[in-house]
Amino acid sequence: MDVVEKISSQKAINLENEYGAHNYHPLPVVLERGEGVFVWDVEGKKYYDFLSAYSAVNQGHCHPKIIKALTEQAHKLTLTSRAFHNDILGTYEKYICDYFRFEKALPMNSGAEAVETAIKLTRKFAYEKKGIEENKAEIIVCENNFHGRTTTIISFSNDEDARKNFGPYTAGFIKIEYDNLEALENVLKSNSNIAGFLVEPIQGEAGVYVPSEGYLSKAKKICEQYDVLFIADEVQTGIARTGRLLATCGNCNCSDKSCSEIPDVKPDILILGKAISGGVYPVSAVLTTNEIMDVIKPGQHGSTFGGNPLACAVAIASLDVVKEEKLAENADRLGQLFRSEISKFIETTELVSGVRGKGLLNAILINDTEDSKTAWNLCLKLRDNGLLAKPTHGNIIRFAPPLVMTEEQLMDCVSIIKKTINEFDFC
Ligand code: IF1
Repeated sequence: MDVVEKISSQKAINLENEYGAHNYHPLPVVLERGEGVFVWDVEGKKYYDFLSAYSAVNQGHCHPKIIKALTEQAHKLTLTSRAFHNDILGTYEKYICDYFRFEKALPMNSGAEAVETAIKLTRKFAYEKKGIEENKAEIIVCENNFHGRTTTIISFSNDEDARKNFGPYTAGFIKIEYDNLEALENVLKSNSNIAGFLVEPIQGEAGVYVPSEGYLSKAKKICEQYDVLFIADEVQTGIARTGRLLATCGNCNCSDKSCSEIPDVKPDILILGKAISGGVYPVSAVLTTNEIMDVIKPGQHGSTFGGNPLACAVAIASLDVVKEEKLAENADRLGQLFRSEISKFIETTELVSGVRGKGLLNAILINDTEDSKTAWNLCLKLRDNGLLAKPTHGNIIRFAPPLVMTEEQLMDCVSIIKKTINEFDFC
């Protein structure tokens, strides 16, 4: 007998409503199967997935190589805890360090845990290596950031929904405007307790805000000048999503050690999550130098599941796929095509006022107020026409398909989007 009996969409939704916490407002569609760029609902209707589980499924749904690694490892060994060694953790740590050219890795599970890890590393490094007075360290973050949902992380959010009535908040964070180098330098000039600058290379949740050209590399230089750590949260932008392996990488799309391109911006601490498992399993990681990582000693940080054998096997396979299938190059090429097609189209419609993004992390801006229902209603129509996307911040729709998409499929999606918007115009 199947563990889960076949049920209708309505029944599945009703069960979630009755027995599940109401901490989400999902688009009404109930999915049961996925393959590559497609997902199917319980009634058998097929959709293009234009969210990729918030950029976790970059390698496409149920990628055979990743599922093979998962099932093979699942038959052998799944969890040892870190009380004992296992035969794959070290191999994985070497693999991920070589892949992203860092010296040490600390494996965790969710993105938020990896951000927490980076915050703890940054503070400890400040006290033990930089000589900041105990409990005085501060970390600079950006307005409209999204780094996860733990109590500490929401303490420096300025999204009222994410924050309100979850206090008291964790102290030690200073907010500055995103994409504003002067603001960064002003804080650094006047405050000698700054331990680090935590930043998203593109602000995803805020509505896919791409900073000005050179912002990240200049911010990194300023951080170097004031001897503070530059911490990149690439949970969403990493793993080829923006047309490069990392959004903080230079002009080159590869991660070859032999590659002659010099990375634009090499973070002191790099935070990864989501797509390092291809959406198959919760895997996150913090990468940094020996000097920084070595401030954490046994007993000072960890997690039961972090670095478990299943996660290691899945992550190696998922990162292999990114290189083997040249996903960064594909995201770069298809992203340009997508933006140019949509840009041409929006000249012809009142409903959309802009398109922006990088690689296959894009958003269209709906010409309506932030509290309007237009973007949500448009997503319902897109669903009816076979494409799943979700609004972010009211009047913005994020488009982030799996990176294994072909040009033909992308053009098919562009037609669905155009058709839906045109039909919507006449509603
Ligand atoms: C939800 C957004 C995406 C992230 C960055 C850390 C995390 C995230 C840059 C935490 C997570 C998620 C979480 C998800 C919605 C989602 C999201 F809309 F909020 F912005 F991706 F676009 N750093 N982002 O984007 O990672 O702990 O979730 O593994 O439902 O809250 P996590």
